[in-house]
Amino acid sequence: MISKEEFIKLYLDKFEKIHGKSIDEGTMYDKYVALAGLVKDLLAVDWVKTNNLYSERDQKQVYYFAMEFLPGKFLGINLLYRGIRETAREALKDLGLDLEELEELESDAALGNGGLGRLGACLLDSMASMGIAGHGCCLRYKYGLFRQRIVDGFQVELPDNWLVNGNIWEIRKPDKAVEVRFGGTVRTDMLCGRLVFIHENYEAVKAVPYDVPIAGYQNGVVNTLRLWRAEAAGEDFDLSSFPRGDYLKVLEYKQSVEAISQILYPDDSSSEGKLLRLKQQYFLVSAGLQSILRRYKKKHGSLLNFENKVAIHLNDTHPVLCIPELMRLLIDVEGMGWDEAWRITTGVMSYTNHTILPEALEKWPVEMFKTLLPRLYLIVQEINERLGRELWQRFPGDWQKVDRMAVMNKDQVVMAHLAVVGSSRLNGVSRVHTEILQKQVLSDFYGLYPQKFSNKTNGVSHRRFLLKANPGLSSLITEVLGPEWIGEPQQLSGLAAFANDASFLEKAAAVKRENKLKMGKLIFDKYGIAVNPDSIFDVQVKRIHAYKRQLLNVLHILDLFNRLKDNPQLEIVPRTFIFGGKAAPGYYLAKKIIKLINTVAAKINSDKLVRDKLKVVFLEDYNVSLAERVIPAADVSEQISTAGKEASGTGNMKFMMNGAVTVCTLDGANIEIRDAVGEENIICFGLTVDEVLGYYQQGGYSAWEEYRRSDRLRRVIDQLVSGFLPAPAEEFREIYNFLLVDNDEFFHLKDFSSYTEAQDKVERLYRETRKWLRMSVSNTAQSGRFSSDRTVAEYAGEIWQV
Ligand code: 26Q
Repeated sequence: MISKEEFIKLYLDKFEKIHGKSIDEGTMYDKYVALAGLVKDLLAVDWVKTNNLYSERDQKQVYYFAMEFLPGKFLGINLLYRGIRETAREALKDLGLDLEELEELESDAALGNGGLGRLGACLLDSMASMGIAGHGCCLRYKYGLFRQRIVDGFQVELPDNWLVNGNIWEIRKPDKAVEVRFGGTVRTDMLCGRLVFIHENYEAVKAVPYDVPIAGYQNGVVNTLRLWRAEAAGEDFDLSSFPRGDYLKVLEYKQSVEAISQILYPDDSSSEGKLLRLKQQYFLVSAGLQSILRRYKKKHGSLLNFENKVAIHLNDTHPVLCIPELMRLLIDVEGMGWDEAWRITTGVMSYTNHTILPEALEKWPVEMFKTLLPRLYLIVQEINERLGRELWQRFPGDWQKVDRMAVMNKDQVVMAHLAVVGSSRLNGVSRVHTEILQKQVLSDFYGLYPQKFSNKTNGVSHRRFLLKANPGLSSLITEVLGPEWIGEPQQLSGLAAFANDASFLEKAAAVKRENKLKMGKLIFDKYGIAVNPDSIFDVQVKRIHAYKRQLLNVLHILDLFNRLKDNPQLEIVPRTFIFGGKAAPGYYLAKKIIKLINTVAAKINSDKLVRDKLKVVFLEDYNVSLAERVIPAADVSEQISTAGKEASGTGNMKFMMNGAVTVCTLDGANIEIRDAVGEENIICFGLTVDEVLGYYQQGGYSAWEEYRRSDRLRRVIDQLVSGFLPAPAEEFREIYNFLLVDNDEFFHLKDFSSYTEAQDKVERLYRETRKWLRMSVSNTAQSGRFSSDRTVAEYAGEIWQV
């Protein structure tokens, strides 16, 4: 353990070495850089040890391939996990510095859109903390997810130039660079009586890895997140292919190559079939696999036993090219035959599906695929033909089924099918989501390979989202349970015994209030809106999407406003509605929803009659760091997606962990949260998955009917277009049409009345302070099973075999 005095010495020393000046001359950012640099030095020692240990023990390695990771900030977590955050805090205090202020200066690593990327980060956290050799493999996007500004109520996107001031946490490894080849042609030849494939006239791109340490919680383990950058091959870059002196062409070429790792696609729900995206995917997959094979052969001399020492996990279909690419490497480079290569490939691969939204299921145009990846095209063709033969045998004559299940038809490569066929295991991310995969989306494949399917309900890092994000509640928990829950989150269940302990409840309430005060201060400082810390903090933060139904929340707010205006004596518990989230830049309706929320906020916050009772706040630029602040301050967690649409949700878990009460539909992991906490500790409403499915299959939903039936509903719908809101007359016409005229496929109007009833129940329960606190504590108590430690344990035992 490092003492405070030692820490001060190390820190000042580091500062001078890095900056070449004394600390009094440094900016705050200089001070952040020195602190982070010091922490990285300390981690580096463990990093080397960890890798040596893995090598000595010949431990099985898990590689988690994902186009997205959303780790957020590292400094606070790394200090905490290294066990020196309190020492650092004290040491810095002696130097007149505030630790949290320095931590705040780091840019979020926002290499992801939302839930999928954050899940990857939580799994890495848990793998390291559990001593599993699990590493992330992703791109080093020069620009992460855009930063959001709200201008005149509208979302405006700004580039996320997160690397401008350098990234302390990464280490560039130029000696580990590999080459990735695009385009060109493939010819066959016979070599020693063997058919070989020769790829020619391709364009070569250099892939350079940048490694980021992923620390385990106080266990000395440091795993790796490897981020790949595309570069035009440097000195060995072949200028001879350009006409002499055509300098501009050279630069243009360099730019086109670097475009591959330039930008994260800012969409979390629709796949557009863009060439650059396919390039990104292949670049990630080829670079990652080459480096895995190289490491393995360096240690073992050959690929013998590879399938028992390596597991490759595919986060959604985005990295599914891993399957044909590993086949290519094993056959063309390692000289294996098809059957052996296939046995190894399918043996190491596993796949997780994260969405059933049809528009997000990736399909690539065959022509594009063939042109960009001519050798992989041939391999996919072969996989498809072999699958076709297997299907004909199993289902003779059922050509429709065989057709439906194709990995590649005449137009498209169907990535989800490729994933299922080429993996040993696949899983959904909540119980109901896995059932939907089995019964609907992948039912044909479930019939063929039932043994491949399983459920792995998502989890979240309780260390980031409870221990670090909510120090008040964490200390309180540790006070009564001891610190074991940090390593064994299931022990949080011990809190159940305190759900009736008045003094504990009082303390928990004080912590919540403290967190709300802090959040209130942030809201006031940033937006000039004064919120009442004794109001109910009702929070919906997540990507903006029609299926997540931020609109349902808005309809309820308008209805509540109307009721208050009609009856100024109406006694309600004051509420602060907090929203946050980004819309994909090309998603017109989602952007309108943001404008609507801000317009409703303007209307309500300036209304003299209600403004002491209702407030509406839209938090700009919602990201991991903001999540860490707002979630601990929430009383109510809004998880109100149309049943059957949200694969799991993970925000729901973060909120319950922090003692928020969930208002939810029976969708995704909400169902399991209800089962864990019991009906009495959650507020559910709305159509079920089966009811939604029933409407889709049999029809019978009429938005107009709902509209006619309810005066309250009709009034709020009309208010969207009646000039009631402070915006141009037709501003929300499309939303009105979407909800009503187009018979909205997400059933907002259908669920409106049960939602308002659920909200009335919130109000009633919140008034019974004691009961509410009991609910809150019960939620934290049952949140252990939603730790990503549990999720990782299941993957490790049942899928990766580590
Ligand atoms: C695909 C092709 C082209 C461009 C973008 C995309 C793309 C990118 C990201 C498609 C989907 C995503 C992200 C999906 C996602 O975040 N899914 C969420 O995954 C969480 C973790 O499992 C679940 O909890 C959420 O329910 C699910 O919506």
